[in-house]
Amino acid sequence: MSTFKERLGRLVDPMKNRIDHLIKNYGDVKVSDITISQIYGGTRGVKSLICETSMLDPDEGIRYRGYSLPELIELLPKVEGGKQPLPEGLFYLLITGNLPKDNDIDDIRNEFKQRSTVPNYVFNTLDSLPKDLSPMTQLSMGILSLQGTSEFSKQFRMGRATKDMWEPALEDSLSIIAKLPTIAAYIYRRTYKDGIRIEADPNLDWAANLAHMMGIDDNEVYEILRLFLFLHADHEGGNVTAHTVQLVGSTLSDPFYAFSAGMNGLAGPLHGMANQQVLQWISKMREHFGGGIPDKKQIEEYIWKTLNAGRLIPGFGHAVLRKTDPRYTALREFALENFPEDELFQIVSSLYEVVPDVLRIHGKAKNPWPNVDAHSGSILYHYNIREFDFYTVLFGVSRALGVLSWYVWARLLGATLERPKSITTEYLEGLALKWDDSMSVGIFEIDNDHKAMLEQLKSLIDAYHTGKTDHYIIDLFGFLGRYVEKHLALEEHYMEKYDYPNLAEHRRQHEEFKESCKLLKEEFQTKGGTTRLVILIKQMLVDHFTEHVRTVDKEMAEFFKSVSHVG
Ligand code: CMX
Repeated sequence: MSTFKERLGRLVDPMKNRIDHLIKNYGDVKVSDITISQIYGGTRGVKSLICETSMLDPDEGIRYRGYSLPELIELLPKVEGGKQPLPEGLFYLLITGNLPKDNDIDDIRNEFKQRSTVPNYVFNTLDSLPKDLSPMTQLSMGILSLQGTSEFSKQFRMGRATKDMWEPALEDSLSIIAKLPTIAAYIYRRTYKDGIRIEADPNLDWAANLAHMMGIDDNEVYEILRLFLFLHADHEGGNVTAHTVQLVGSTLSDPFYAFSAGMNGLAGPLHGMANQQVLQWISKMREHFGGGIPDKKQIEEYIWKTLNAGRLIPGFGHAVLRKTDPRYTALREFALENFPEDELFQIVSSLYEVVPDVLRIHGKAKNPWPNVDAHSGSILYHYNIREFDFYTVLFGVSRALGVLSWYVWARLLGATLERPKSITTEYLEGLALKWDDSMSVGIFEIDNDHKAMLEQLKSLIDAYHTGKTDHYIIDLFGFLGRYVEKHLALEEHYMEKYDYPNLAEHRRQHEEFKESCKLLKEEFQTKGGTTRLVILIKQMLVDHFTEHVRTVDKEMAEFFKSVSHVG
């Protein structure tokens, strides 16, 4: 067993203990609710998955194992004279949770090297496919063609205990990551170049070797690929790629099946394909304006043209992020430092200035800011990687680092089969009817309470006319006490439950009312039932009941009726 594997193995028990403790002692603690619109809306925002490798903050962006991207660009090892973090180091961090030391990078590099030979039948499989087949389809099939080598599947068939299956999971995951540059580079060579395969250079790192095997030997390209592969490696567990890998893996399908499935999700235009689409869209915009660099007015016109045609602005918006993606910022800083005059970069910069305002006016996207895909293609383009369809393959190679790390951990922790419950629209309609009923119960309760109180107030006013002032006041305080205790709480309960829009104002009035009661009671206790006090109490009740009950409470009842469709 290698030292890397041993170290990983030692991390398991403490993690398992933490999880066991949580489930045993806090298993019933509620984490998230789900609404009907979330069910139809892609379960956005529902916290229902675990992923330790990274976590996405809507405002701050991704953190890999708790570290921000700028922190890691600083902290992760680099090649001598290089500025960009080595993806090998990031993989070590993602899978172990610890920053690598120099030896660790060598360990990981050796792990990759030992497994980097791609069998000939993979190239033959790719060669049997049409050259114009999408590079993402080729990638997915290339990975799947290796499935027969899976140690995971082999050991499962041989009866290895499930709890030990993390070891073959690690073996397969390392094997996929190690082979990916060779497979991706060959897809590039056969699709866009002469089809001649370039062997790996044992002296180069994982990212540089990918460039080398694509046929690009240039230190700057090595650097940009290190940055690209670092930035795209993980985006917590809920994105389609990561979730697909976990979902498929939860059936104990091996890493080849699971990762290939994840790549099919990444190929979608709303996800990883957006990086190609951004450049296609920019090319069309340039064509539309006769070439050159369109000015901001033209850009704005073209954005509206796209939106009015019912199309999306690729590279903008995000399901979780609500600010500019820090991956975008990292790429922008790289471009500003290295090629600020680049034409495409200038267009990308103008888009940054124009698109968010237009999307805000358009009023649909919850996040008008750019995501990583708005910038990544322009950087590759600058370094002469101009085959747009290939950009998502590079994204996929990078994403293997995160999703396969978590695949291994899922087996280490004995993750169970994912199997949420599905329901029908009819079921939800039934639920909605029940909700309406409970809503009408709310209205009924409040209405009844109002009626009872008004009755009681009437009898108190009758008592007042008999002239027993002190008793009258004591009765009134009893009444007010009950009112404060019960009725206000009841109203607030239903207002909160059904998101009554004037809740804050209503609550303010309640507080004011409670405060007046308190002050009057204090006055009664110190001075007795003076005439002034009787007048004040009467005034307050008149004010409250005529103003509050007859108008505000009526408005609230109307609201409940309108949202509940109860006539
Ligand atoms: N252009 C136009 N409309 C957009 C938009 C954009 N860039 N982003 C969101 N919208 C629209 C949505 O289509 C949706 O419209 P409908 O109500 O008519 O369905 C509305 O705004 C609300 O969407 P949202 O809640 O803001 O966004 P979602 O969580 O549903 O979707 C995403 C997020 C990324 C799919 C969406 O912003 C989008 O399609 N962006 C363009 C494609 C893109 O850049 N994808 C890459 C994302 C990063 C990655 O995974 O690689």
